[in-house]
Amino acid sequence: GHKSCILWFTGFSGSGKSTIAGALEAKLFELGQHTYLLDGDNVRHGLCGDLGFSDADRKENIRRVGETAKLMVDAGLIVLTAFISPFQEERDMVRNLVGEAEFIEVYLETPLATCEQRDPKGLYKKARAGEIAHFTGIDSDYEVPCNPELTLDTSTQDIDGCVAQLIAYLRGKNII
Ligand code: GGZ
Repeated sequence: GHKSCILWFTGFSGSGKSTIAGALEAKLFELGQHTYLLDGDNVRHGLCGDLGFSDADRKENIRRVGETAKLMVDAGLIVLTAFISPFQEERDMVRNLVGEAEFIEVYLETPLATCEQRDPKGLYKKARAGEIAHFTGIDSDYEVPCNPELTLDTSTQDIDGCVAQLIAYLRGKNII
């Protein structure tokens, strides 16, 4: 058995949120845990398909993701979320919604320069060229988390190291 919780990954586009969350999910599956990963791929087309990237739309995106994640926690899952979630207020809103003990904020502090160098989808290039407006880190804000439970940097740590740190944290808290 385990305690359900939310692992809330936050950081720039290209910081490694989805990669680390996906690798952690695979490890948790090996350990017999029941999980669900919410990210842009399964949320921004459906549940949040009407939303864009204005500040107001990002806030509504995070509110809906938070409410959905809470339902999944109630169902007994370990929920992983991988959204930029740039604002402290909305991250705190989700924390208060699910409860302090169940909310694990994981800050991907990978520097913007590294994320921009990776640019896996060419979006930073488009943002610099003015073809995408309100791009996080370029012309839209990212508020660094005040008190994240964990901080990871994929420019200096490899994926396995990040996953090991997360697993150790979950074991330390008797979640798994
Ligand atoms: C930031 C954008 C934007 C703008 C499209 N700003 O690397 P990706 O492609 O796969 O991840 C980014 C994703 C961010 O969506 P989120 O739902 O995580 O954002 S938020 O939490 O702020 O609501 C990026 C892509 O969408 N993308 N336009 N303008 N990222």
